[in-house]
Amino acid sequence: MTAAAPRLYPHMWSWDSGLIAVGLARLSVPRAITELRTLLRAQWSTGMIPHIVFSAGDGYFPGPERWGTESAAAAPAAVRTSGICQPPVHAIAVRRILDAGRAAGGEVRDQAEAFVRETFGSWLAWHRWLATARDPDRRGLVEIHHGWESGMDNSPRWDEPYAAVVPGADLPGFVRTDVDHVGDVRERPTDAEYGRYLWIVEQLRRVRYDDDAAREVVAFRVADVFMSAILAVASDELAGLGDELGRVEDAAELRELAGRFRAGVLSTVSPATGLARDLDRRSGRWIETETIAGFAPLFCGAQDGAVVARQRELFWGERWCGHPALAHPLPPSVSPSDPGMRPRTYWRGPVWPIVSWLFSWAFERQGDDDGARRLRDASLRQLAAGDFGEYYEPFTGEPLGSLHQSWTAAVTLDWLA
Ligand code: 9WN
Repeated sequence: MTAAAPRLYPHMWSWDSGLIAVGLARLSVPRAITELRTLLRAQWSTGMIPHIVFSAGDGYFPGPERWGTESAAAAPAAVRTSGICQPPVHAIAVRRILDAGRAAGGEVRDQAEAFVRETFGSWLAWHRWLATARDPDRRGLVEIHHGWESGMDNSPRWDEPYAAVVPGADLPGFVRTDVDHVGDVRERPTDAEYGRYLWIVEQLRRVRYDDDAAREVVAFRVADVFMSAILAVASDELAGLGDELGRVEDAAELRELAGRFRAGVLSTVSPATGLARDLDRRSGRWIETETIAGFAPLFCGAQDGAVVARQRELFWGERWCGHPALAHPLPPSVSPSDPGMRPRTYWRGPVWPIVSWLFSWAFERQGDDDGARRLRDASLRQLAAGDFGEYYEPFTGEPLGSLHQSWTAAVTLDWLA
């Protein structure tokens, strides 16, 4: 496995691993295959791919003892994992591995083709789990049970649902380690936020991470529009692989799934702002924040030309990439025009290179080569010092959070290829 970062994150993270495999495929197809096979060894029998696969390394909190997933019937026996998931970017990497293997030819091609043949069923099971356990009423929106599942942990998107999460008096005590590995604690979530994060872990642990029970007890239930958009495009990628393997019915099922989630994403768009919204399933309220997730329809190529055209204009306009004060014309996690934007704090304002990469990948896939090139060129300028920051201050270009972040390096490799 590749650790997500040398000190802050000494384990494997699910969506990091997918993007790391994209970068590794440019260097060594066998290494990219090993990365994803390692991740799949941690897959739960339900199909869920857990958000952390623990290494023997130490120093991250909450570690395996706090998660206590050995009590879960579906958890794997041989590997220790967390009990929640992250966005399903993996099929993007599987496609890249196959393409890179074929370009290399010979034994590497054979290895890549065998990898796709042997693991297709596992990726399919992962997508099916998301489409059932996390979208039981088939609205085309993935429900998450923790901000960590979105990968955008403390985004203002989650402030309202988190306000309703009140840690119980019996929440076991904790000592954070994440704040030891960044230049300034303000770059990380607050202690109050961590209390809520750990309370949800406690709620899930008490029902042994059972999917049905979790939906009943968990204090945070939100339909995540950006995760839904990722599931839509990743299902298209997987459907294409299914075609090549002659798995006609599976490919049709995946296309149906992609269509359902694309429509789900579209159903959230605010007519007032033109941005997509998350839905708080507990309160029934739309979440109106001006974050990068609002561009989910643009990212997944939603089937509504007017919505997408309006989003493209917004994306490159003054409230986003075209904001005159930005160091680089790249999308920050929150609009620079939003008064609540915090340029140094994690998912509340900084630019995340992996997010820029996801949009450049999507634009290229949609035939928007110019959009893809603009994001690539600006990102490479942002990354030129070689710090591989976890995130960047949008107005100064300073690297923040953990340096030498693996997925930042991986997307750089892909852009340079
Ligand atoms: C919790 C590893 C992960 C990323 C997430 C990012 C951060 C973890 C943390 O680091 O989250 O999962 O401890 O803050 O928010 O997107 O996968 O790089």
